Amino acid sequence: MNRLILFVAFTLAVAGGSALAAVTLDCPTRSNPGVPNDPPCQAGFPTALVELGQDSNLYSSPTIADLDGNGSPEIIFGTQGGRVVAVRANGTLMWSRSTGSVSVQSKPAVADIDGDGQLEVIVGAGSASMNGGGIHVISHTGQLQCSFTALNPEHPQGMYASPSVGNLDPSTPGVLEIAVASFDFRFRVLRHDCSVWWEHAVDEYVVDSIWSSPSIVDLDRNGTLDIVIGADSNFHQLPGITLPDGGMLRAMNGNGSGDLPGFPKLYDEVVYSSPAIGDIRGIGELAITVGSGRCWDLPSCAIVHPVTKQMLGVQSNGQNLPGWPHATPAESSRVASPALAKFSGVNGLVTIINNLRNDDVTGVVHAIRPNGTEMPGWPLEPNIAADCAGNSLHWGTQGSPVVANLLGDSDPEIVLSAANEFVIWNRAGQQLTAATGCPIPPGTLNLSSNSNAFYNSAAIADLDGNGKLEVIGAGTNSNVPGHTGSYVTIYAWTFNGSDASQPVDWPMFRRDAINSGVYRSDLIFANGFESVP
Ligand SMILES: [Ca+2]
Ligand SMILES: [Ca+2]
Ligand SMILES: [Ca+2]
Ligand SMILES: [Ca+2]
Repeated sequence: MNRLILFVAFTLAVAGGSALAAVTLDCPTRSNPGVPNDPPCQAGFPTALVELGQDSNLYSSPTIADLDGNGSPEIIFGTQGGRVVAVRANGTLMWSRSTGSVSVQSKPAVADIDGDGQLEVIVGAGSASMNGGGIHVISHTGQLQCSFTALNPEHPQGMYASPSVGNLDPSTPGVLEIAVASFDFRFRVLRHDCSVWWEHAVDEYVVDSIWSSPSIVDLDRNGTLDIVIGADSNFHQLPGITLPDGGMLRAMNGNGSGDLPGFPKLYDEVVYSSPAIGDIRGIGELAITVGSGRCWDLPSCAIVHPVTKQMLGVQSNGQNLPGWPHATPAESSRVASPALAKFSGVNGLVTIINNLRNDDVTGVVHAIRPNGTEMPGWPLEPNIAADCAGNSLHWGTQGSPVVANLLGDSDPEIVLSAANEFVIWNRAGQQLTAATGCPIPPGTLNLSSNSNAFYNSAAIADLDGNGKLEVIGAGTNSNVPGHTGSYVTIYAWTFNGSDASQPVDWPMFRRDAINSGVYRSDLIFANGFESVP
């Protein structure tokens, strides 16, 4: 069902190119004279890309990857105006490429998919409020290499889900395939030249739109890659299976030859959330955690029926993880997706996920142990300053958490957007960012745009290679001096206590540049970004 109303829907006129250069904004301050902002802004940030004309970024989470291989990472994301944008580590625009008029709301994947030794950017365009869109492959210099736009004409809406790439066809070892879910009632695997390798429709249980982004992983460890994804469902009597009004979690063979044993798992509610996969129990076995969406208790979305509000935890054989599902009454993740984190003293991985309460306004953040119980101090709600009288707001988000050790202590911190700030908690659930304002209390952190809200996920990387991690936000600013209107703006704050040589748990949405959604402890993952496999 794609009638989910996201928080804001507006269109912006897209101005033509110009000779303007990016404007470096003042670091948003704590409104506390004499107290510098903590953390400080990275040099060159915030950077308002006024040379793009008026545009914005709402839902496209940034990917961090070294596109040109010069040792310095770039920040890559999409815009509501249909662009893909690459920004250098010093805050200047590297390139932008229009994909058409349909918004880019997905996170780009970056990998060398055609085997020529140069990286490509693979991105989906699509919006619940617009027809059109598709998958576009863009070179590391910003040139369009190919597009797939042959959407199902009965439901001609494109891709909100972020594409994932991997070697799904073992017969073509030098090139990678693109796995992508779509609003057009199809799941596809495209070849690197944007041709369709295989496609699933009604006969293979794709009976509705899909919001969830695929993970590519050898889930059953038989030597071939599989695809794990959530999906929507509605009643269909098909040969050998009755699909419910609800949703499902699928684990499909990467070659398109059906689902793994134990899948699909069928539920009474949609699964918009994207799976997180790792050795969750610390026993050398891959497992899946994922949130639930929200549709089948909303008259605006469906003919309602009672739904089970829960977070899902599933083993590679399709059985529930012991202690799961984790009940979350009166809240649901919608499109928010878990991050996995390694905390000291916990065998296995902790699932971090944010839900929206049924009021569709306030948020709840969970840290769930491998056995399905909450970490001490959790769940909690985000707190941001509401006014000068000591009140707080508790806004939820459809962005997803990211996790890295920002303080240089023994455990990672959790970063999540709430309105126009990023909120940070430590492992114990103590909020490190200011919960109240006017002025912001000394000793608390403050990562604010002082302008538009963040609707996507932060990214964490060492942009300048000085050994200290930055928290990066790709958003919009409507207070650019000398410029009326709204502009794509990138924020970055540096954490001087961090150590970028340490492994990073989950530094961006879908965890890595190939959008795998997989926690790989066996890969070198320093500096906040990894070399693309
Ligand atoms: Ca670079
Ligand atoms: Ca290439
Ligand atoms: Ca497999
Ligand atoms: Ca740095």
